[in-house]
Order: sequence, then structure tokens, then C-alpha cells
Amino acid sequence: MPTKKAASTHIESALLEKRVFKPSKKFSDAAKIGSLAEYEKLYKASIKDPEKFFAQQAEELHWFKKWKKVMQWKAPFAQWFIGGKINASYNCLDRHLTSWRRNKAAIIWEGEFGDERTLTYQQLHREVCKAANMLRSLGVRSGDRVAIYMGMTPELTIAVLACARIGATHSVIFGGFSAEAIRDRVNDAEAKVIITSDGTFRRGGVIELKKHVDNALKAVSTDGISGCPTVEKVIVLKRTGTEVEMWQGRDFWWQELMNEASDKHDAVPLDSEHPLYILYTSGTTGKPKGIVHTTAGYLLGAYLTTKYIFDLKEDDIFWCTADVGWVTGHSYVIYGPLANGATVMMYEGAPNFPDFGRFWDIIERRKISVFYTAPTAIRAFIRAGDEFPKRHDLSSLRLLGTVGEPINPEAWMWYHKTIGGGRCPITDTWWQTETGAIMIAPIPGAIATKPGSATKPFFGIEPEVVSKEGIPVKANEGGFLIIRKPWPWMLRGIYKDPQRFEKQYFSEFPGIYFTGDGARRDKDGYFWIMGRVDDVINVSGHRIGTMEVESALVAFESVAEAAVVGRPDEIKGSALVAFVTLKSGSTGSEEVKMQLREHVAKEIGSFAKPDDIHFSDALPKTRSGKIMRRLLRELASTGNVKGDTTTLEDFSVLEKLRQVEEE
Ligand code: 7RM
Repeated sequence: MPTKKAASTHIESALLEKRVFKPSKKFSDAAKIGSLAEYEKLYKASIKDPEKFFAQQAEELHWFKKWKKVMQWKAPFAQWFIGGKINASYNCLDRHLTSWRRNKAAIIWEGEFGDERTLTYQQLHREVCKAANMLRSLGVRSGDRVAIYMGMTPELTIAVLACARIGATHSVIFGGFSAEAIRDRVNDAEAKVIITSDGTFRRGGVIELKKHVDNALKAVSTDGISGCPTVEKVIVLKRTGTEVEMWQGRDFWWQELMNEASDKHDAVPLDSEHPLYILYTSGTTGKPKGIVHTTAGYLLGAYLTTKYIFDLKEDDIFWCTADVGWVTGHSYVIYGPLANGATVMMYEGAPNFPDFGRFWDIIERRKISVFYTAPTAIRAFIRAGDEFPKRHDLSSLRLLGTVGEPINPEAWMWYHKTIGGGRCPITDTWWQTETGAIMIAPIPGAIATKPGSATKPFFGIEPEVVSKEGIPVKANEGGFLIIRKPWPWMLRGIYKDPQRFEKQYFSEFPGIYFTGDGARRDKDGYFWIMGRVDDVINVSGHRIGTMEVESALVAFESVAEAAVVGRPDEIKGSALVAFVTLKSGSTGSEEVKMQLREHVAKEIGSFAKPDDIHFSDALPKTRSGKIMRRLLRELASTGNVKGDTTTLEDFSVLEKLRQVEEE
């Protein structure tokens, strides 16, 4: 655990807190929860007896067998709905087949080039049953791990739900990750099967996914592990028609296996605590953490938060633009909306293909009513210009959401006016891979919003802002965001590493979940998230561990030492800045910078490439030898190391700052 740093406020409260946006009477009247009083009444009851509240809510799911005990907490290990038998795939599909909903669109999908498909619940169910049988025929059993590395096509959802159906734990790997990153994740999870596709269309080109998988299977890691020894079979969806190598006996075409598979499959009753998925996320060390979520509690979280925070109506078309490679896609492209029987919009490609009007075009043509995206996307749209949204009729929208990072009030206002036409509430949802589903967000018909605040906690969730000593701070005082009590959709561990789990999340404040975020709560009880206080940086809503990038950099031949910090960036929220010391005999140049960027892309993925690279003869360190990141952060954001100087020459500045640091 890093030392705690004082979280800095970048949102000036005084003025902004006066700007309060109430939902319209029309919105509130039609909402599930239509007033603050109603929210407060329910919230109070949920906090008074969370087990009772969650047990009541869990009755809305389908159970093969009811639980015996609602919760058991032996910090840091929680169990929910102990003794219950449930299946997430059944809850997302079979449950909707007994009513008219069987013919309702479950997924409306659009490829980047405009090809389209709609799957009703009945059709999706059939495909998932076939895929479940396909996995079984390849020897996948309950408890096995299956890695999924695919583009945003319906088959991704089908693969995920097929795993859930047979009790195989899925580990979705974001399509932007490199071969090396795939290999590390597949090996950590000991996956038996990888499901991928020949490619996926993005920004007019093809991302050759199968090729990356082949390279992962061949790659030799620094610790000498060759390829992915646990992988027995690879299933390849034909999507782009890109030429791929198929290994006899190891690689199979998705389409061929699916043609042979029966469309009858009974979902397997699984223990509530059966591991549903592993999702790797960046932490404060070089090694990504395999966050483990289990079945019943997670599903309840995805279901309930979608229902209340997006205030779902039967005829909504819900569009969460996140990739399923991230947790937001797991919870709000798949499990949450499908468990609610909603219609999900799914889009394969980039927001700026063929131009920055793509999202607005989709909203107009598909009549999207609830739209959920990231602040970084919103800022990119602002920069692209109002002419793009202005060309489209966005009047089908009734509710907007954001996730992934703090939204700056200017971006909030633009979203509100230009996209929402001033009529749609905005739900700013705070949560994490670890929390599994939304934790703090306005219930839109009930809670007035303030631009930049995630407002109030969801039912049954009691976040607090505390000092280093763990003592609650006063209103408007900054501190550390913690969650004292377990909740059903919390992570159950870091895969195969209970010690790291405890150390990472439950040691800073013994026995209490520490989020890694700084926050403050204003006098109205609204939460203002101030960003990470550890060595995790949020770049365009992607979590990147500085240590991960540093280890990639030092693995480059001529690099002696590297330190990576964040600096504010207008579009991405934060940008990555690397300070690099080269081995003697090597000199820094633009060419070396390019090589380093490419190297990071190879080790992790393009999205982790440092934006700026500065070469220096030495890195500023404390006497004990710790790199002074705080100082580097300052240098990176104030521009003291500006311009094209490839060498940090003026060490007198550093010297001075170092003295301050040491005092
Ligand atoms: C869902 C997701 C988690 C980190 C989290 C925060 C930041 C997310 C908000 C936010 C301010 C928000 N999972 N974060 N949502 N900060 N307001 N509404 O993003 O694991 O990838 O990232 O993202 O720092 O700790 S994540």
C-alpha cells in the first residue's frame, strides 16, 4: 500500500454547489422512486438492516434453491445468500421466456460498417444454449476458466452467458490488450479455453485479435514461461474474414462448432458464491489483480442498480457505450440490463467512425432512451464540435449517465444541454471493478444533481470519508473514501492471492474496505470524488497502474530506471508522463521515445503508451531511495520540464524541491 497522499480538490465547491438541477415533475412522476423523501425512507431502512433489505430484493431473482443464511462476514471475506442455488444466465434469459418478453429485442447490434442484427430474448437464449453445449463438447466443466478476447459483437455476450450457464468462470480480456498482456492474464487464471475472433472492425481498420492470441500462445515471458501451457482449445469467431492460422486439433471455428451444437441446455444450478468471473485490473504493483466476483451477490447488484439508477421502463432502449472488456460492460451491457429484461444497444466500433457524429446518429436512428458513457468521451465530443450532435434529433433520450472518472462541471453542462436538451437528468455513477456495480449515484427521479458530484449512496451502501486515522471528517473536508460494511456485489478476492487482497483493500484501515479514492462530502451529504490517492492513474477512464508501465519501460534494453506519473489532460482526464534514465552509453532521442512507446504498447497495449517521455540523468529520490513521485507529478503538470528538452538539465530546481520534500 502506498503512503496516503492528501487528496487535492480540483473542483471548487462554493460556486458549483449552488447549481442544483432538479428532475422535472414529468420525470419524477413517472419514476420508480419519485421524491427525495421516498429515497430517504428506503435508504434509511436499507441501512438499518441491510441483510433484511437485500434479502427482500433478492426475492426478485430466480432461485433454484433459496439461501439459508443471508450473509456471513469474516473480514475481509464476505459470503452472501449462503446455501442458495442460482444461475446468472438463467436470470438473464430463461426467466423472460415465459411471457411476451420472449419476442422482445434483447440486443440491437450495429457493426462499425453499419451491418445490423437484432436478437430477441428467445433467439439469444438459443444461441447461449448452443454455445454452452459447444463449451461442454470441448471439455469445459463447471469451475474451469475460459478467457474471452473478442470485439463488441453479440457473440461476446453469448460467450459470457454460455460460461455463466455451465458454471465456467469467464475472464474477459479487453481487445486493446497486447499479446504479452493476454498471456499474463490467461496464465494467472489458468484458462483452459480462449474464445476469440479473427478480428474486429475499429476506426475503419481491423484489429487482428486471433493473431494477438497466437502471439500470446507463443510468447516467452521474462520469468521463462513459454506461452500459455494451460490452454487446450481456441474457439475463433469469423467476423472480419481476416486470414488467420488455425492449428489442427487446437483451434476451431465458432460457426462450425455452433452448427453442430444442440440448442437445448438446462442452466446449471450453482452455489450463490460460485465464481462468476475474474476481471483483471491495474493495481499499485506491476502485476494486474484478478478481481473475483461470485454469482448471486454480483447479479443482485447489477440487477438492482440498473433497475433503480437507470429507472428502467419496459420500452427503454438502453445504451452503455463501454466495452465488455471493462467492468462497466460486464454490469451494464450484459448482466444488469438483461437481468431486467431490457433492450440493449451494442455497437462494435469507434465513436468517431466515420466521424464524431456516430453516437448521435445511432441515438437518432435507434431511438435510444437511456445513454451511459464516460466523461473522456464527452470531452472528446466537445472538442470535435457541436455541429455533430446538432445534425441529429436526440429527442428520444430521457436519461443520461456517466462513469469512470470525475466529470468536470463544464463537460457536465455540455452533456446536459447539447445532448440532453436540458430535459434529461444526468446520473453520475461512482463505482469500481472491485465494487462490481454502482455504489454512489443519484436515483434520477428523486435526487437533485450538482454538476461534478456522484451525489448519494445506493440502497444498503454506507460510504464514509475518513482521515488517515480512520476518523470521519467534517463536511466539506477531504479524506479517504471507505466502505465499512460488506455489500452483496463486492469483490470476493484477488484470484489465488488472499494476502494481496487483504493488504490491498483491508489493511490501510484494518478490516474496512478502502477504495483508493479521495473524496469529500458536502453539507447536503453529497459525495464529491476527488480521484485516486494511490499509484493508479485514470487515463480516459482506463485504470493504469504506474508500476505496470514502469516495469514495461525498464524491461527495454537501454532503460536503467523509470518513473511514471499522471498530469491533468483536457480530454483524457489524466495523461501518462514517464521520466526515464538510460543506461550509460545510451542517449535519449525522439527515436528512442518512439521505441519506448511501441515497447509499452507491446507489453501492455496502445492505451498505456506514455504521452510524454522525459529523459534525465537521474531521478529525484529521497535519502531512503524512494522516487519522489509527488515532485515528478508537480513537474509534469506545471510544465517545469516543458518543450522538447529531451534531457532534464536543470537539477537545481529538483534540488530545491528535494529539500522541501525531505523536510
Ligand atoms: C466503473 C469503473 C474505478 C475508479 C474509481 C475512481 C474512478 C469511476 C467515477 C470515478 C469519479 C465517478 N471501474 N471513477 N467512476 N471517479 N466519479 N463517477 O470505472 O475499476 O475501472 O475504475 O474510477 O477513481 O476508483 S474502474
